[in-house]
Amino acid sequence: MNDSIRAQFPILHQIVNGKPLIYLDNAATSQKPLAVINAIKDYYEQYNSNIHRGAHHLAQLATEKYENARTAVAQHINASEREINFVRGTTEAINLVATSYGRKFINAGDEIIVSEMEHHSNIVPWQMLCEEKGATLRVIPINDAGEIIFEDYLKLLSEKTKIVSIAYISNALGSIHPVKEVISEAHKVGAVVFIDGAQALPHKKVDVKDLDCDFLGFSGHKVFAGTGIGILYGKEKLLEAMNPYMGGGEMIKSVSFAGTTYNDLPYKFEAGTPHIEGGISLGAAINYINEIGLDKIAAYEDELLAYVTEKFLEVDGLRIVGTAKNKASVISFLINDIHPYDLGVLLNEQGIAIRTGHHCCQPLMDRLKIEGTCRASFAFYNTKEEIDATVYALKRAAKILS
Ligand code: C6P
Repeated sequence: MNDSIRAQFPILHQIVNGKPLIYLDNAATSQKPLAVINAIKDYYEQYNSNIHRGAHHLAQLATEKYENARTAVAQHINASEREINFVRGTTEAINLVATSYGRKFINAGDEIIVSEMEHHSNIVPWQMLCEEKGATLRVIPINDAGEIIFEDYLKLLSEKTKIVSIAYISNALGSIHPVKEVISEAHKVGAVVFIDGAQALPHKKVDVKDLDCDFLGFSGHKVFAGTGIGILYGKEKLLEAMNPYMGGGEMIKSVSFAGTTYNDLPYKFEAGTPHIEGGISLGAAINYINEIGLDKIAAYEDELLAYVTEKFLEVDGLRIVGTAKNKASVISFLINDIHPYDLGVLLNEQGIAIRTGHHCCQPLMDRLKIEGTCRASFAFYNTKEEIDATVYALKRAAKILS
């Protein structure tokens, strides 16, 4: 990747604590290219309006752009527009399915399976559903490398299993799970599968038909779009069978005190005025990454991951947490017994942004018997020079803190 790509991300070109910013917190949120920033700016400068309800020019334009974004997302993941629901993000996508699908189809004695390394967003909504329904949450264990133990997953599956929900890529360790196999095994016992795509969509091509997942959720802000917007994909027949998540405007066909009829997909799950500029920004982001090419992005990030893995191990006492064979460009690490937060503070003094802590994966940290890690996560605008500067800063910080 070259300077012309970095030039499209204005935020990267700034000085933090006297040093050029090195942004390695992409798993938390990605930076935005001009194409996305301008799409949001254009909306407010040129055609700010509510959608789907105005007969006037601005409303028509805003509706067209918003629906074009839905089409871009649908094409991107190989779904139909009816299966693309705009939500606030991955968290809302999971809560929507846990509530709308779960309330209708989960009963006492049923089982829901997640893995030991899920983000809290992919644990807590299922716990809440289990509590409400008298169902049981079962957990796929992981090995020390941070991979799910597939044989143990197979043992958990039974006719009681109704939902399996798993991340495609772990946010804390970067492990890429064998989701296609997870899905096909779950289908053999009649369970539906939710794929948490929060960390996958920024890095790889995701084809819902090829995966045959029943639901997929992801967040716009991790995929170079604005915050507060995300996608729930669901197979049409499942979405049709579910009740709406929220009631309000837009999700109805007709309302009377005798009763209400619900709107068609995808509007049935989109009550109220949506995050219009967010949706438009997501369309712009999807178009942007497709212009670069996800294959090219994935190949470059693999190169960065190999480089950072090799270089970080040059730091005395550095231990990589999460050594799965199949990994994305996320690297968690510890140095001797230095507290991750202290390392994060010293790196920040050098203009380097990493994330420290449990990464919203406390059960994973319990399993690994650690409090947390330092996490450096990469995007296609990061460079090997930034990795070199980070290694230098880590060596310096380790010396100060040892
Ligand atoms: N992970 C991280 O720094 P929301 O907040 O809804 O956009 O995404 C939640 C979420 C769900 N699943 C996975 C795998 C995730 O990585 C995240 C968000 C961020 O790792 C913030 S905690």
